[in-house]
Amino acid sequence: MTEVRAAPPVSRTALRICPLCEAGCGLEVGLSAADEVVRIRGDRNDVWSAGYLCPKGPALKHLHEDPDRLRAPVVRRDGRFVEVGWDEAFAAAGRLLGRVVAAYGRQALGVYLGNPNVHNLGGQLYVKPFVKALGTRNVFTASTVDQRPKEISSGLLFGAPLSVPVPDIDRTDHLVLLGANPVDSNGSLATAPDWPGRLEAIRARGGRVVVVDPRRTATAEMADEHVAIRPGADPFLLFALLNVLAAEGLVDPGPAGPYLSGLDDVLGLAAPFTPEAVEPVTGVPAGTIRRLARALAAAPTACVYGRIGTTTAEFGTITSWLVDVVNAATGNLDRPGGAMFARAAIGGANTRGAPRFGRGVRLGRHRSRVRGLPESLGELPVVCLAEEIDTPGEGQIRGLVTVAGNPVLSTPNSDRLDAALAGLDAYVAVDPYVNETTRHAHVILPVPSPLERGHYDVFLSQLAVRNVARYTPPVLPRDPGTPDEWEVLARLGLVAAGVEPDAADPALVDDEIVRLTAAAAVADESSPVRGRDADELIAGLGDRRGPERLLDLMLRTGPYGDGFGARPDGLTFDTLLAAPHGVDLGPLEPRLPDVLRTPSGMVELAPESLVADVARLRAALDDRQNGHGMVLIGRRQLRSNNSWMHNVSILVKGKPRCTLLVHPDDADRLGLVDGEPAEVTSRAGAVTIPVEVTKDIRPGVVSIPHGWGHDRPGARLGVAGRYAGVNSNVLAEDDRFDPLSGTAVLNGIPVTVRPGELPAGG
Ligand SMILES: Nc1nc2c(c(=O)[nH]1)N[C@H]1C(S)=C(S)[C@@H](COP(=O)(O)OP(=O)(O)OC[C@H]3O[C@@H](n4cnc5c(=O)[nH]c(N)nc54)[C@H](O)[C@@H]3O)O[C@H]1N2
Ligand SMILES: Nc1nc2c(c(=O)[nH]1)N[C@H]1C(S)=C(S)[C@@H](COP(=O)(O)OP(=O)(O)OC[C@H]3O[C@@H](n4cnc5c(=O)[nH]c(N)nc54)[C@H](O)[C@@H]3O)O[C@H]1N2
Ligand code: SF4
Ligand SMILES: [Mo]
Repeated sequence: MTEVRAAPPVSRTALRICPLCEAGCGLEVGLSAADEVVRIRGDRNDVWSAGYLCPKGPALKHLHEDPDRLRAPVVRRDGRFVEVGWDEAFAAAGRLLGRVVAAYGRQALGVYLGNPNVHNLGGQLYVKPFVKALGTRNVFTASTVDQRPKEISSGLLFGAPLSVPVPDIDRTDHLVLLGANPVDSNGSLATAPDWPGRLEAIRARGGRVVVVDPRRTATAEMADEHVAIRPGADPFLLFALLNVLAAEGLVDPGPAGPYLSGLDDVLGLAAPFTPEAVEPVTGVPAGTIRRLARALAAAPTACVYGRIGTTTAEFGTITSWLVDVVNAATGNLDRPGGAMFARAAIGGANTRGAPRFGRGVRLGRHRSRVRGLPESLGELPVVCLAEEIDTPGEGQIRGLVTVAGNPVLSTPNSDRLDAALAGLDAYVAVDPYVNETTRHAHVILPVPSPLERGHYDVFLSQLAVRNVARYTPPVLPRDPGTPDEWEVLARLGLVAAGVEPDAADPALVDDEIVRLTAAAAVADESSPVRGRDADELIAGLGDRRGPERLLDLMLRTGPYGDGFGARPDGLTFDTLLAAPHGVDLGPLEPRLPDVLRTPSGMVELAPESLVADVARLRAALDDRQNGHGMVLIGRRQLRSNNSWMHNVSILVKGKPRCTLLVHPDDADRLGLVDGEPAEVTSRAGAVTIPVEVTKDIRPGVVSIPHGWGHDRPGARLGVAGRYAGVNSNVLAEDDRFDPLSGTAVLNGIPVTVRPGELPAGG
């Protein structure tokens, strides 16, 4: 029995930016005299989130207190995890990885970086140097099951992968969302807290919200119009919108016009994609498409925004591209109320170097060993991870490091990856949990709870709908002798590079990063410290070390920085400490052409590789006219966060959430009954899952949320194990991906569905 006791009184409060999703809400943590977390609520004074939070924010208390969360490193001995001290753990990690390198070379190492790397300071500032220290090209991340198509299209169009135009939701008159459900996901590649309130505000000021989604989501529920498109059909719809805009003389690029190149070329490519031609493929009536196009052109300001339903799809990169082309063609690129560029206080590639002109992005510089798939932005597609581990031969991955990832639940053909991980000679995980993936590790190095770490959203501020700078210091002290995540990464990088564990001092790495950052700043023509002496700047940073010193350096040399005296009113780390609720840097402002880093100095709207891929889309237009079987899509749930919050009982309890959404017509036809099991089969595998019959999904489409399937033996997730659900990525196929980006198709997987039987005892 759990003992019920009254919560102790709050004796102090502390602030913490929530690291769980892109909204980055400011939280206020109430602590007792004994430093127990009493409650967590939204910080009403936060300049960014003004008190907003979702049910996951308060769950930071439960994550912090979770008895399953690792507090000390573990190593595997005779098939069991045994707690060891930090020195011993690093020695073991160094020995294991060192053996692989000695026998097979550095290319026998692989690394997988998961989503939380962009949500904590250690990952954001120290993971790149860590990967460099491993010295391998076998770099995999969650990006190729996520936003990589958008990074590639943005890189090609604007010159930098994170120059992603975000919807100016606070000023737009007309927002069209494709494949996004921000009311449940809290938004992505458009960092903003309180999407429900912001969508409501668009309508309250007389604007219009349109949701294009095969499912009637909570976001669609709030919208003026819901267009239930067929999965994977967004590029056809977008081309048809361009087709109508061109045919009806509605193209007007507005203020961005002088900086656009290739618009006419893309409009030419749209010619075959008439509303009538795409109607059978999209399932959207031609009349609706015409109406949508005219409404976009007529609105005083408008913005099309696409998210995971459009990127984890067969034509993810084309779709990501066309979203921006439609915005450009309607005069909405880079104007208030349209799609705009953030101007982050630190870390922005589009505020460094010469304005307007740059090298752009280079893709396909090397290829994966087994299938020969091209790299992008220094990474290989994660659809090749399993085969690179389980296919013998020179260059086979025999040693792996995962940092903040759970690819067994989050990447395609999971069963194969699961089996492959079991055969590794060395596997070191940096992760606070023994989960479906890390259960295969030989060494697990945990990281402190979010409440024990400082925070700044370096990555997400590149994608914010308003410019702010915020830092929150650790709420609680770490246990003495427990390293922060940056120290874990720094020390692991050193031992992996062959340094003796005793000599592997994280300060060496920290000093080196600061030295390189300062050297880059003084050489950068956009920096307020251009031409200064790097050593003098470093000396000016004082006694701080670790992320705080690095943040100070980046802030001071960034676009709002004090430039070490050059702009006395500018930002420093001390400014942020003095403004605990954040510093508001104002609404987004037009940034063309200076935001560009393209070779031509123009927005390159018709890049060669994208134009070339249109042939594949045209072929698909003909292929798909008839014969539609059932297809599987995913969904996100407010009380869930990818795979790793299911161990928090207040979030998972209640009726089962991992269900198969089926339209009543399909249920009747297929003999499926609400609450009864169905067997869902793809080319990759099969799962048995309870049916949830609902009119909210388009006929012919079924939906399973990802991140579930906590029934694998050996994981240490007491709560999650009781609410296991099924792993939807058992169904995702590792040979179905967008060729330009290597991004897996997670939405639009052909499946068969029939009544199923739950396994005995299940
Ligand atoms: N079918 C399907 N699959 C999908 C998706 C989908 O829509 N459908 N979505 C995809 C997307 S968008 C994403 S981003 C991926 C996510 O894929 P992953 O990043 O592989 O998975 P997560 O579930 O985010 O796992 C995060 C891991 O990080 C650990 N962790 C949490 N915080 C920290 C920290 O601060 N430091 C460290 N070192 N570890 C930490 C957790 O314990 C957990 O093991 O899933 C993808 N997979
Ligand atoms: N609560 C919660 N919040 C999260 C996460 C989470 O797991 N839980 N994960 C975080 C992460 S890592 C990410 S990347 C973001 C993602 O944020 P979102 O992209 O907003 O995430 P989803 O809710 O999966 O929304 C995708 C929508 O696309 C629809 N869809 C599927 N296929 C298609 C298609 O072919 N065309 C169109 N037009 N729509 C399609 C789905 O029905 C779904 O409603 O969310 C983040 N926030
Ligand atoms: S929306 Fe929820 S999970 Fe996301 S940052 Fe805010 S409180 Fe955290
Ligand atoms: Mo994601």
